[in-house]
Amino acid sequence: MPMRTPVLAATWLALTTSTWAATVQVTVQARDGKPLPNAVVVLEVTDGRAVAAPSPSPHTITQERMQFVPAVSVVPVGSRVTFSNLDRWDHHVRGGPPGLQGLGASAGFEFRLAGAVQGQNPSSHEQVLDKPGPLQLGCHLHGSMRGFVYVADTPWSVATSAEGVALLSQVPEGPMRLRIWHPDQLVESAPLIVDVKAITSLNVPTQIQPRRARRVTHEAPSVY
Ligand SMILES: [Cu+2]
Repeated sequence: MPMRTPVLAATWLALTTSTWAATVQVTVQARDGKPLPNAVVVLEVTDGRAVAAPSPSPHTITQERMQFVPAVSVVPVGSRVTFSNLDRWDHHVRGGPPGLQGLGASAGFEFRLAGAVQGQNPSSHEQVLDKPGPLQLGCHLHGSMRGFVYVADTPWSVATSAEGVALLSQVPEGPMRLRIWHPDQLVESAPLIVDVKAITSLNVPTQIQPRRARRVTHEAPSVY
């Protein structure tokens, strides 16, 4: 039936247009107007549209020079995260809800990793993170160690770069809710509604003022 062809082609075009994926560039600013690194930018659908859950993927967080690297990770929910100790001394890693670090291990997980020995693989531990939301990492042995993992339940969750920029790709066009999370936020800021177009670029000022970054130490700690 040759007469049907134009109709079918028009339908196909309409469908592909409505499911067009966009790239969204979000620049997050601190309270003082400077770019805000390590802010997690999250986009969620607002209208109940069916979207695929993010696929779990393996991630690694190392302990090196008394720091968690990266300091803020974003991982899809259900991901397996390998913690790997590159320092010559032990770390006793713990993870739990932010702000509850003093409440013991019952709120999260903990494990001890022996110090690295030259010529051997570093000691590692795998942890599956299956609960969405932010987690704070710390170390029982070194109170200055602080890290974060944001466990994301939408495919569009990215931490901002040193320039305060998050690039989210394959975002469906239409209204989306934009949320920002940062380790040093005092309260969670109100979400924004963003109308996503083929290319969307926006600046988001916040009230968040990051703590000053700790100087990287190259020396062994006084406590092992
Ligand atoms: Cu430690």
